[in-house]
Amino acid sequence: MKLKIVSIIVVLTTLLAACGGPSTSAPVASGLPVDAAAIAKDRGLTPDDVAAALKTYMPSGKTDPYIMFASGGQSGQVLVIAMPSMRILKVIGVFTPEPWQGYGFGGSGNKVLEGGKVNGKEVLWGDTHHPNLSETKGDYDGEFLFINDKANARVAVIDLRDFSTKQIIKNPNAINDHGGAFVTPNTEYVIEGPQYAAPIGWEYAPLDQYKEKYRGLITFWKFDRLKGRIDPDQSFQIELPPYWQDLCDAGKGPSDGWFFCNSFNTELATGGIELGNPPFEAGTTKNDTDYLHIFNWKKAEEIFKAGKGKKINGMAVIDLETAIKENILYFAPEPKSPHGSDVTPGGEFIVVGGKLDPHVTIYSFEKIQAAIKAGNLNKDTYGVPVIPLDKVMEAQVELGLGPLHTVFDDKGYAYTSLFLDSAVARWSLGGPYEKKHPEPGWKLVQKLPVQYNIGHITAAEGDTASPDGQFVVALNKWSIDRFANVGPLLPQNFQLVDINNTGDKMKVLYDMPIGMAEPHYAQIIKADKLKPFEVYPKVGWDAEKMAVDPNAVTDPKLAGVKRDGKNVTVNMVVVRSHFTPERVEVQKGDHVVWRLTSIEQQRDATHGFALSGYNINLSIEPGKTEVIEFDANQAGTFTYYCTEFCSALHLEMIGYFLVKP
Ligand code: K7E
Ligand code: CUA
Repeated sequence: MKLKIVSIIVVLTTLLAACGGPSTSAPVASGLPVDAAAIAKDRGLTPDDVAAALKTYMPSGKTDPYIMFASGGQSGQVLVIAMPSMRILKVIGVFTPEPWQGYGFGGSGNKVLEGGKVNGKEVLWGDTHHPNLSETKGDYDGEFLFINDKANARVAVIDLRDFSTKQIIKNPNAINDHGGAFVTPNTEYVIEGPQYAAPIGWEYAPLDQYKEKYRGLITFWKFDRLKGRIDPDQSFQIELPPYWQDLCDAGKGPSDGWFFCNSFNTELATGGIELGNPPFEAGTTKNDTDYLHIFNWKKAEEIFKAGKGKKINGMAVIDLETAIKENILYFAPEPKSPHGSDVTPGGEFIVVGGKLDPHVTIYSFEKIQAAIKAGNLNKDTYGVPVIPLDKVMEAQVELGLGPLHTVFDDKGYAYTSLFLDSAVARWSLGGPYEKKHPEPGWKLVQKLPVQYNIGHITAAEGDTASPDGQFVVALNKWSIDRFANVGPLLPQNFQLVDINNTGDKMKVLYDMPIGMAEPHYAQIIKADKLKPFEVYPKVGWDAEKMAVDPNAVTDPKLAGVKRDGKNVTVNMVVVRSHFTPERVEVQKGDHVVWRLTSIEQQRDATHGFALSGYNINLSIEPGKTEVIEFDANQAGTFTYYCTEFCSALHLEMIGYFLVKP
């Protein structure tokens, strides 16, 4: 396959060269010429363009080798994108109702969304930042995906058997988060790191009591893999100083059991530009260093299990004093407005960027351990031991302006996003990685311009114990001149970068507009690690419980309407191209439980169910059962119909819902 592509490129480039390069002639009015070389010439494509097109082209009927899960930013959703063709396969409804999936319009998705209530109030959107795939031994296992909602401090669990959200959990003690959702190497915990400090439980406290009352709080959500749910009773939190903890990553290999978060605002700035105070942007950047937070989570787990956490709002919290006394928490200085905290594939080093520092700083886990053992550490204002930077720093590499996030490949290279430079920096890792690449140790190798203002960066399995290399995606915040003008709100731009060659040969292959929100992070998994259902395994499947609904009616002969006083039960069977029953009549004020089961078994034979006027809309995939419950409080004549064009007589797939006054 590879050889074939190479030979096609050779043929095309030879043809192009023979044509004397890009043509300036006008496009052929009657359509493009059919000959490949002539097309390239006509469109003015360079040999590099042609190679890029071939590398990303996926012929009809062929599927891509990689799948990217991207945060959907302030849409609250998750995007599923095939790579390298960059085709969007799916938008998964997570924090925001998603009508296409019937998510949040009466069916089981409503129960999931209810888990995300904040003090009893429905919050039907989220600001998703960091999707994280479940891991086994530090590698993606393709079973689950987690994502945080920065705006409301919530974490969601997505089951990759059916790519749907199963749980949203509200952090009872935090109102915003950021450094989540990051998993430990065997998905023991899903970690939700904090961001902007607030009193625990976000109770009111004036800002002049910031130092005493405001706190950071990191949450270790226990994940129960068998149940596919976070178990809050087995979860715990650690109280932190009110610095703004930011991006986090779990240790692995030698550093398994440890967890690392960068932070900023060790200045304890509280803003108030309107009062003559320095604005946050100045107040939080005064200090030359902030603190890398170093957690011994295995020790914290022991302390929690020994019952040494205090219950606050139902959640066990290890207070700061205990965390210090039990050697759970250490700091190490990080230069100028750090961002990002990324552990190398072998778990030996932690890479931290600096929004206002041209370097990445590399910390050695071994040196951290040695410094902790040696003891004699100074303490910060809150009594947390601080390891001096020169004791733990392995290297610093000057990359350029605004280094943020770092991912890795299989050749011993690291890739760091440079926000201010609008570039991807490829640099070589030293230590045990040195023999994998031609460069001598820690060194900048190439800066590839990207368009524009890159935030996160992601690589194929690039944050696991065994990265794949091949591709990097630059998640650019600005797209400016890359796409046709669609008005003042522009799409973001995902740029696919080829990293197959060593040295300074990285190339941008493809621009993909994301016109629905600003994604932050994304992860890329080998497609064959995912084993989703083709249809639900049994007819009558309850997708929320991932088991058969014992009340599902699967025989059309048993379908119908039953009444018990004011309670009406509708048992409906759904199959091409009719609902049974097709007439449902109730009295105004009746309480209706309506159970719908698709007895379809054929792949892709999905039906919809839209009930006019009652804000009900379901997606009923083959085998699925959905239950809706409502009071028939509007009298009148209503229709229900199928919203998926399921068959030639799809338009006939309707029924009448009559509510007698
Ligand atoms: Cu850098 Cu939320 Cu990970 Cu955005 S964060 S880019
Ligand atoms: Cu079922 Cu259309």
